[in-house]
Amino acid sequence: MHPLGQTRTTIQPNHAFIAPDGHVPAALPGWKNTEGIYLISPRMRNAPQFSLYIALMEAGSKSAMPAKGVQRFVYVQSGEVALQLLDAMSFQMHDAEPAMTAGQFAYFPADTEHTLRCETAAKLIIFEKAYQAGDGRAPERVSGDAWAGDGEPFMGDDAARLRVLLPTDERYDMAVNLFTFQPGAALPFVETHIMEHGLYLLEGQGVYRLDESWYPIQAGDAIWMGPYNPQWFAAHGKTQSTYIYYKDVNRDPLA
Ligand code: UGY
Ligand code: MN
Repeated sequence: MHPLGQTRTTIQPNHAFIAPDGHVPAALPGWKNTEGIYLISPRMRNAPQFSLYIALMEAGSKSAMPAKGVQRFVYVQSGEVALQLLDAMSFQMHDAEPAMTAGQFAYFPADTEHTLRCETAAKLIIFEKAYQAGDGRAPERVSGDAWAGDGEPFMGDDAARLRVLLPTDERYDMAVNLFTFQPGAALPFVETHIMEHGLYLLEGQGVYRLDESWYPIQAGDAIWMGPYNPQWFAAHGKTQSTYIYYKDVNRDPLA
């Protein structure tokens, strides 16, 4: 309840901070028994070039395809989903693959026919972006455990570790990473870069600097950072903080 009409959410010209108190779920078009919350989309001011949304799948639910030409990255935050893929030769659905459980992810290049089904309940974090061709080579489907391994120390800092979930070569025009900070760890400097970010804090808490503002952030909060948005993070509290985030990569801005 917010009797005085307060929220931590704020939408600024080149960044947005979105707290769960303002979420308004709505049916996801084409999906069955699923509600979605679009945290970031091109409908925001300054038109982000991607979407970040939560899909809340209920018993007997089923996904729909992304728009034509749009690639999709799915992270399972809780629950379990079964994945089915269309065989490109026979146009028959393959048998369901082993279920995707919490912490697993799957990346689908644009126009990869797939269906996610859920028998109980699942919460998915999804990034989508219209694919921009690079050197002509197409990206491949990727899946796995997002938390596998220990990650790499970020710029030499053992207390800030990065797990890079997608291949980094030029077939891919987007990156999705898991970034884990021990309490007290921070980004080593205020980054300012051409790439956009969409970020969802999975665990922990801290302070995020965006442009000239510092925001307390806790699990469940999301951020959009536009191009050249000065950004910095420091983790606080007694437990580690991890965010999953998107970044556009490998493309010439004038192409
Ligand atoms: O990949 C990045 O640019 C990352 N270091 N940015 C961030 O965590 N805000
Ligand atoms: Mn950054």
